Amino acid sequence: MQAVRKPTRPIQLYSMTYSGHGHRVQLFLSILNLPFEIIDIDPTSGDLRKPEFLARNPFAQVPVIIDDDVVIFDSNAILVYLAKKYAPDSWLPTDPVGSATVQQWFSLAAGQIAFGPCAARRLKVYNEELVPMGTAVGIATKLFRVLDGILSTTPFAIGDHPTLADISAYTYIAHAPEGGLSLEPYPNIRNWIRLVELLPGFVPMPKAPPA
Ligand SMILES: N[C@@H](CCC(=O)N[C@@H](CS)C(=O)NCC(=O)O)C(=O)O
Repeated sequence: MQAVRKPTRPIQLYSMTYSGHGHRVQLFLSILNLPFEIIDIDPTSGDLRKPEFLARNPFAQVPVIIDDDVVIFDSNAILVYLAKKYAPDSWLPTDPVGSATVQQWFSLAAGQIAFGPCAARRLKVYNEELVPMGTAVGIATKLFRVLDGILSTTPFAIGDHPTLADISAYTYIAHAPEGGLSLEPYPNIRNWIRLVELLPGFVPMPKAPPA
């Protein structure tokens, strides 16, 4: 997928190797074939709390991008910025229903996906509790049931072409088994994962090391 324009110098992406939020930005940069470099932050280094980083994201989290003099934090906000600036229009539909549907999936990414499969993986692999495991499993199970139903009617989140909805949702759902959540009961979700992984420029996030 060719970008409609290119940055004058590589976009800097501050991320962490096993961050699904960071990976969704890396995935979109790679699909657009944009020049970028990853600044990989060691979560134990304390770098996120240093004044230079807090000036870029006062919430002390990755991902952050720097594109010339523009600094953006928050994965979904970064996806919107990249789509508006560099991507063909199809990635971020402008019609009322398409825009609303992307927003629904962004809400899932920051809501049920973050507190379901993302939280389960974080607890199982890193012993970091966003919510108790039972809560994460309950949220993920309901999410997967609903998404499997939606994806039985449409190959991607919106029709037969990928949008930011797919990019935003992909990583933590594809890596749900690392949090102990099986995707076996959800054939439509598994098919959707396969379609995302077939996109030209797809890059995987490495599997988290065993706990
Ligand atoms: N809403 C944020 C969430 C980002 C987030 O949770 N980042 C995690 C890594 S996956 C992080 O930086 N954690 C470091 C910390 O909280 O200390 C986004 O979408 O970018």
